[in-house]
Amino acid sequence: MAAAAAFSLREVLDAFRGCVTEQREVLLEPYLSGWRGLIRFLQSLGTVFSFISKDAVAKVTLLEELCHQHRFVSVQRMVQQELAAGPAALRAQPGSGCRTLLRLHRALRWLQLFLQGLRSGDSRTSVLCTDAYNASLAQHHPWLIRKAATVAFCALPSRDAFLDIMNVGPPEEAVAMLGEAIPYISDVYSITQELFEKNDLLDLP
Ligand code: 1PX
Repeated sequence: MAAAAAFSLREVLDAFRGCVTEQREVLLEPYLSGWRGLIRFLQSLGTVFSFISKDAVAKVTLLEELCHQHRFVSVQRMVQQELAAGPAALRAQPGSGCRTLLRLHRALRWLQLFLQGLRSGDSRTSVLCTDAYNASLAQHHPWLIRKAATVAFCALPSRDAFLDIMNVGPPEEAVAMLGEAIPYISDVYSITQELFEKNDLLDLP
């Protein structure tokens, strides 16, 4: 059997690049495959992050199942189909695709900010990660999760080690790839944000 190809963050970013159609729809298959890649990356950073990766795996798995079951192709379709029974029914559904995707969507904002920080050249990854977290996900998390997340961030590798595990070549290439990739992630984020805002779904419980 051939050895598994080395993991590269480039594949993840390619997945996000492939998410947006000409009609500005966000395709769920590449979106979730991008998340699968990010989770693999997170898992390679050590067990201190497993409480985060377990939650992300559960959310991606649930969305994959819903996509399969209901043939959701894009985020737009999923919102439309789940809203068909009315906003109250959707709000009362704890396992909906919309509320689950909203959690990943908020985490995508964290990713966007963190990658921007990494690209900026600041070497303090745990500070970059904490700042990105405080400006995004933290406001949606209770105290205990915020505390656990902030402690875990202290175990992050240095910027150089980080760029190295991204496995996209020398640090300059890794930084160039981030510059190329961030706009795609930002695009996916802003289309989803606008869609959820328009449908009043940004605070789904
Ligand atoms: C080159 C950089 C690549 C880095 C890849 C890292 C991928 C990180 C993936 C993080 C996914 C986090 C999803 C969190 C979803 C969430 O907000 N869940 C909470 C709410 O869910 P509920 O169903 O109850 O409404 C849930 O309570 C979360 C629990 C786990 C803790 C979440 C902490 C999130 C920290 C995000 C930053 C990850 C830091 C990774 C360091 C590289």
